[in-house]
Amino acid sequence: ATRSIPALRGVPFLGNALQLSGDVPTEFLVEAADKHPEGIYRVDILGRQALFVYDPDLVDEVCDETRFYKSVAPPLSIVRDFAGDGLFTARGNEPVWGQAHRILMPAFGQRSMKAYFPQMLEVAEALTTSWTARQSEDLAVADDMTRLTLDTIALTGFGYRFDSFSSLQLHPFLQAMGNALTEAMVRARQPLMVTRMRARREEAYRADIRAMQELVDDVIRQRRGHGHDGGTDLLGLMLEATDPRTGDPLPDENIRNQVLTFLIAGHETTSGLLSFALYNLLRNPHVLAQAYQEVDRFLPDGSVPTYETTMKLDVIPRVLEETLRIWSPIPGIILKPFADTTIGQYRVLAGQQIFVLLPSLHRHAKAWDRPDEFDIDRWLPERRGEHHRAGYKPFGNGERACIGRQFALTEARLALAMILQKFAISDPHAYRMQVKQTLTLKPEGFTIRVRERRPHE
Ligand code: MNH
Repeated sequence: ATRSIPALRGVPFLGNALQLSGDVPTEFLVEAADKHPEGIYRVDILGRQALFVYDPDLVDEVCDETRFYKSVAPPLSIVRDFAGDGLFTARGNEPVWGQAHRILMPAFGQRSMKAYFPQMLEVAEALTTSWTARQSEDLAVADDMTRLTLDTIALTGFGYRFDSFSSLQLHPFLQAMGNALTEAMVRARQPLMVTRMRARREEAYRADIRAMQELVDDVIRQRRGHGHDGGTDLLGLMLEATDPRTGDPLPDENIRNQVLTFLIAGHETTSGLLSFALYNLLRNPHVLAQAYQEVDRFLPDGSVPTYETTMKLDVIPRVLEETLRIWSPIPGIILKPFADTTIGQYRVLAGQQIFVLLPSLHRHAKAWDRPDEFDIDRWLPERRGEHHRAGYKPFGNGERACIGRQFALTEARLALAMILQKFAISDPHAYRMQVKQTLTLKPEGFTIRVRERRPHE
């Protein structure tokens, strides 16, 4: 027997659109999840239906790639206005997804991380140098983490320098990107008719997209101007390598879309992760103490981190994993069934949109013991098997999962280790979490102070 899927109470015609029109729709969705122990509910946005799923057993079914595929639905279908057929927003049935995936996979293996390490280190040093000079100031955490992660992906991936730490203003690329992502979120929740009527916004949106594309063209031009297309970084591979299966190179238009995709996907989430990680460390002094102990052991007396020491860290990686559980920078992934099917006792129809609500999944009592507790010991090797196998999806699922996972984790380990090696961090304003949502989540208005550590402190 099948059961009917609980529906969120809304209003006629608009459905739940008004409830979802706030600045942080994820907060509304998570509160609704708390009131629906079934682990699934249905939402109506202007006649369009979406299912939200967070019970780990149901999520386990939805992650079955023989029955479900990644859907490029709003807001992702709107992000296609600028990311086009880049990896993140490509549809599964576009052959260029497979081509690009096969060409780029080698650039994201552990070997490549070792090759990128010197550039990752260079950018992390720019951050600590900047903080050393600003020891009595309130440091805007998300802004500086954004400087770090944007500079890192651009330098390692494309040999391009933003030099963000030498400027007080964030790079104009970030302003354009923030606007465009926010607009994509707004458009995802408004009728096409309204989008079409807002000519001014359309103009601003197109201008932001042009600004981003101009930067991308500059990145590609600089490389080609050097007289050789090659190199083993992302751009070198895209310009030179051919698909091992078809022998085809990537079309120019696709390369442009990939560069923009990597500039966005390659920094926005890692910046959120690092910001939330610093927040968690300050909220959990015993964990912070463990992390200090670890860096003092592996990085004594101002020694410079190597790739090998970074890989030996244990506390810091667990801080990152637990942070991705409690504060996942991506609120969800969207899937659709190929054909009518059931999940648990619920009937879902071919093409029906299913949103896996990560914050609620990651704190689900069926998947986690004391789910609201920040406990890095759940990631000890002997305890990793304890949680539900579908209870943790911060990097998405299956073949459409994050290609940059190792990249993000290597970069984040290194940055946290260097921050803790050099500075005593504090939170004199006793920050209270306020989440800001563009496409991803970040702590808004979070500032910290740092002071250079003295020996044995
Ligand atoms: Mn990333 C896909 C999370 C860092 C490049 N990433 C995804 C997905 C999630 C995700 C979730 C799946 C989205 C979906 O199903 O629609 N990514 C993260 C998180 C971090 C992250 C939480 C950091 C922490 N991602 C990075 C970095 C890069 C990157 C760093 C690049 C250097 N991510 C991608 C790309 C995809 C992706 C590209 C799309 C992969 C594909 O579909 O082929």
